[in-house]
Amino acid sequence: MTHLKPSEVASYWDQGYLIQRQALKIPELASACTLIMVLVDRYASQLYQEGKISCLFEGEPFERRLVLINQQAELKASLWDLARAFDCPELFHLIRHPAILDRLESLLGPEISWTGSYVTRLKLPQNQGTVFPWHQDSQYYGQMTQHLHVVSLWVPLVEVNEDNGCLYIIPGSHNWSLLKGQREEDNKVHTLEEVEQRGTPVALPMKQGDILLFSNLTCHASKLNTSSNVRWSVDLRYVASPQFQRQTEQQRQGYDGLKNHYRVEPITVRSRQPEKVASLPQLQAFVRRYSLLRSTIGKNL
Ligand SMILES: O=C(O)CCC(=O)C(=O)O
Repeated sequence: MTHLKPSEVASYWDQGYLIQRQALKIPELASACTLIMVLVDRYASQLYQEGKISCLFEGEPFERRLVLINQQAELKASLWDLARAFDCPELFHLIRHPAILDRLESLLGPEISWTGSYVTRLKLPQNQGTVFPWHQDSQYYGQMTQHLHVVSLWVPLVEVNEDNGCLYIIPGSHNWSLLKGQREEDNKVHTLEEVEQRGTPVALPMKQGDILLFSNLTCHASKLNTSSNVRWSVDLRYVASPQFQRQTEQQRQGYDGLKNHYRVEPITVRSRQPEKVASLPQLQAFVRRYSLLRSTIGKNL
């Protein structure tokens, strides 16, 4: 069992985030990396056939290949959706990994659902489009969700630091309530307040195997990747399953808001009642439904 220590739980609630060093073994990240390699491979083949790149850049390192492709062909927006249409059983091991769910249990209680959101982030070198301004995730989910506790799990697939675009967090900002944000042309929410004046940002360098947990009200951002490689990461979202526990009216409305945002009912990944936990086929069907409702992948890739 890898539940959090009381001091770690206290730190999460005090700071609004928690890093767990080496929570995962590096081979356990392999499926997430393999999925990326498969999709980048497919993308390269398509561009090559269209005559947009001069070679496939096969054999280039994981964090480098897309940079080289991107030097010859403009990155397609659909690559943002890279892993939304995944149907790779190994990835479900990551989503349901006991080292992750045990820790989440310490923050969310014993009944846990995954929202379906599995986002592969590719932060390209010198690419403003992959910069994320300060935001709270509830600014994306909608106002009602500010009363709900949603945990974001952020998992680096390469070592991340201030050069290649690690995450930045403002400790304690989860206590500021929901800040006003505006969705800009780039489709990202920009917080209207100068949050760096209000709190002190900290950079969160991490290694492969580390995981970061933070709340839907924690202000976070990621800056320009000034390195020459892609910063790859994945992030997922979890929430307490409402079916098995009492909720306040505000939490119920928050949960409905989250459901509206994701357009699917989050699926149970841990429960005191094992028969309630989604099986692999149920998870696969759920992901297919989620992907159909939300994704554009398949149209361009
Ligand atoms: O990975 C990034 O660069 C940004 C991630 C983020 O903002 C999020 O997961 O909410």
